[in-house]
Amino acid sequence: MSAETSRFATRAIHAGQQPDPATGAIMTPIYQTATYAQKSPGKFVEDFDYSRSSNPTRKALEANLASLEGGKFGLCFGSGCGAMDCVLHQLSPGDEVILCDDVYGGTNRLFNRVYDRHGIKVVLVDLTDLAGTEKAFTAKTRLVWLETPTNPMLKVIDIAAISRLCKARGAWLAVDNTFATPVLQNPLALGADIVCHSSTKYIGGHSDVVGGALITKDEAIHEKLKFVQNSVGAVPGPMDCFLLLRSTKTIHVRVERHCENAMKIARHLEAHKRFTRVIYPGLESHPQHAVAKKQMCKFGGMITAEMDGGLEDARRFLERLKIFSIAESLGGVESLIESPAIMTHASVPPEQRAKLGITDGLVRFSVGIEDVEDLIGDMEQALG
Ligand code: P1T
Repeated sequence: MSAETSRFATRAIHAGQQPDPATGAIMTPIYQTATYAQKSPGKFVEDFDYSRSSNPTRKALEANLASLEGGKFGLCFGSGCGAMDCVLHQLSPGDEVILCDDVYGGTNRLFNRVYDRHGIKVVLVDLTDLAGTEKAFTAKTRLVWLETPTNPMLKVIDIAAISRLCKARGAWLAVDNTFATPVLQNPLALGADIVCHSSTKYIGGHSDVVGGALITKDEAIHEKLKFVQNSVGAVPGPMDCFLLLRSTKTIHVRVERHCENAMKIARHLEAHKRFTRVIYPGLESHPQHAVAKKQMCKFGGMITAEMDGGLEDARRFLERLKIFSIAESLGGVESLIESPAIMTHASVPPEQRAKLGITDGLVRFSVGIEDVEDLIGDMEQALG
């Protein structure tokens, strides 16, 4: 049995990596090189001619992530936004994209304020409404882009149902699987054409690398994406690829604990009088809890909650926390908290924020893997 055909934890540790052929080194070396000596012009080892095009450390990470998502091909980028940009580069002026209405602020900005200037029409749709989604397709729709759970409102979108709509109309479905992680949800198995990650988050897991990835099963799509990856050159350096390879070896145990801690905190917040609304896909009160149970094996480490006061109340709560740090980003072993309205989603137009319920009193928790009693104690002292 090869690493590629084994179970998740074995693949996390071994897929894409063999002891280094030159030395037997167990860990994939950091091939810190820009170029490679050729025996004769145009005759190089494997596909290694220049590190923008290919690098052994990056190649190992690309194969590892492809395996974790149940794909055949992986491509890595210098950031999650760099990965998204590679997909958007596949479009031409006049094409239309259906974009999930609740996405990371930077995703919204890339689609609506960069690509709109290049003649791409972006239509924002609530993808939890399947009938409304079906109506949003036109003959020009080439791509549907979604996150699930979404950032920051944690809506859960039925990937298989959206995939059926896309297949019937010849549009690609790209799923940003950053919040769910490959441990909890595999969009390719549910019919997605492309999976995207901000590997800055759970894949990296330690808040020390910015990175992105695209994974697919389809060779023709992969070739198109790889062409743009090489042409644009938003690739990660070998040191970052090494750090990410080190991280994927523990992703299954980290994510397990993130889920366990988040479930306990979500239940605690739900019973707390200072929080008027708690959104967590694992709670029975979540509007798409049934879809979450169907397509995820657990419910992740992200919680969004509304405080009873406004911005000033939320600000005081955040400032008083001692273990949670106030910071953008998520998915690291340490707990973070933020205010989407003035931090991660400040670039989303206020009308759209209001429509989605991104109010001033909303706070987003990235629950880490500390002792959960300490995290709950920290929140209690801050609320006290
Ligand atoms: O930051 P970068 O690696 O470029 O990834 C962008 C990105 C893509 N997709 C999702 C779902 C994301 O959450 C992000 C980045 N998000 C944050 C920085 C944040 O705090 O929400």
